[in-house]
Amino acid sequence: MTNMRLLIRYGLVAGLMVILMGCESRKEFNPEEAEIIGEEVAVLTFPPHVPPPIDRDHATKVIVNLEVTEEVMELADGVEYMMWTFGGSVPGQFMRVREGDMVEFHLMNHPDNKLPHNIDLHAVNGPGGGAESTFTVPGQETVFTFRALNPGLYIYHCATAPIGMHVANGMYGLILVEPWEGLTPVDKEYYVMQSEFYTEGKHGERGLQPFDMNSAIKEEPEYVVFNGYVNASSTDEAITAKAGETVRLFVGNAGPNLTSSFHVIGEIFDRVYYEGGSRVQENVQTTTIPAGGATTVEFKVDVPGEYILVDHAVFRAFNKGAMATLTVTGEEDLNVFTGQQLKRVYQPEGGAIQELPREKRTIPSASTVEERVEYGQRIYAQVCQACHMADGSGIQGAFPPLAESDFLNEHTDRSISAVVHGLSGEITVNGETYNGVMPRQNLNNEEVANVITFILNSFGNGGGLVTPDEVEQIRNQAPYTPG
Ligand code: HEC
Ligand SMILES: [Cu+2]
Repeated sequence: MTNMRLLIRYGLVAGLMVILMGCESRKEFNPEEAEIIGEEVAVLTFPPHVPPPIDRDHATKVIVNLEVTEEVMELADGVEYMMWTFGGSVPGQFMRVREGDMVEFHLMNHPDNKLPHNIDLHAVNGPGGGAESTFTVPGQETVFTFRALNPGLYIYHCATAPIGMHVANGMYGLILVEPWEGLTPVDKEYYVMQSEFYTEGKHGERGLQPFDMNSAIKEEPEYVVFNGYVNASSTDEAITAKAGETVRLFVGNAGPNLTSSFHVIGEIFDRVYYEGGSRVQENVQTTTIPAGGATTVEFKVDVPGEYILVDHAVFRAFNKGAMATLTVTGEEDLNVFTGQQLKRVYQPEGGAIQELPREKRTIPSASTVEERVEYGQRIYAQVCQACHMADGSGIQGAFPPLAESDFLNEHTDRSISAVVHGLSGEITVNGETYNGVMPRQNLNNEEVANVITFILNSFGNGGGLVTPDEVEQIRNQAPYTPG
């Protein structure tokens, strides 16, 4: 035999032995009997961040210190809520241990708090997931220990009566139990958690919003959010990646009521560890996450852009806040995605573009600012809110804000034109550029006058009155084009 052949043969044998030994060590690994060597204090992270992978070669005692706080936090711009937290954030801090580890869990209830709390970790084998062992009044600390026996991604939550209320107020988070052999390395890992908020005020109503038990029982949340905030995407908590990287999202759904149809707009999950377990499903568009459940998704991002995480029960996303942004930077790859290649007028056979038939609406005629605001508000809710949001805040990077909009306040005609003719091209609103397409709105002069008057007198704008005659004039002029 030549040297080469020898090499190949021994190479193969060695490879096989490694594979066999790998299988065997997996089979023989018994998390209940793993020897505990040494101890360490767990690194806990705030969302959307995840502690680093575990690279020890042994099981250890992991000390988790988690403090419960009760503090007012922002739920949306101008909307505040008394959050009960695990570790000072909603969702609570992320914990990462490994199969076989012995977890010594310390729950501290801050002396300034008003209520007792506890914790039920779905990663625990034992009564209440630790709830009974951790019932803690303000100014107390409790401790219990559990062995992490089952690898997977698990929810934890408060289980103090009334449980629903403690969960609805923000008491949940995720704990990852890595399999003994570790997870496959990826480029980016993030922590995302969906949950609902039940407030006394309607969606977008400003000020401190108390919890509303009735709407919670009816399962009618005003807010459905990721990571405790409407349209979560603030820059210091950004979820980012570079084109070509593989992203792993640890996604939890705290509920307390709704099942999530988790989807990332513009991506396909290459792998889904559905229900947070050990099995993998491939090539998934949308995955279900039950209330009190979790899932791990992995996907390679190919081209740059903004990818919006949503609950694909889309009214929750576009009207209740269940959106977060994954920003991907890097090189375009035309082999994967070209962007728009053509845009031109489409004339179906037989002539002009048809208007969609519209049912006859009786429009009450208005004259005063107050009347126009009242009627305009309804049109806003029916037509504009879907893109510009109920509170006029828009969606960063996609739909410009109408709230305190300098574009709107400086020159009302441009905005009337946007509604009657549509608007496209790069515009700057409050210092941010937008380059989208607002379709022409099929509204008559009276309706346009009302809706613009409503906007001018809402969302912190400068006031004003628009009449149907002014709208008629702008309708007869050329559309406003930016630049
Ligand atoms: C389908 C989504 C969509 C709907 C519905 C929509 N808009 Fe827009 N709107 C946009 C986009 C996108 C832009 C930015 C266009 C650009 O980048 O050139 C915009 C821009 C504007 C602007 C100018 C920029 C600013 O922020 O001040 C105004 C005013 C406006 N829209 C008002 C309205 C009103 C009033 C309605 C309802 C009658 C409405 N829009 C409905 C998507 C929409
Ligand atoms: Cu609690």
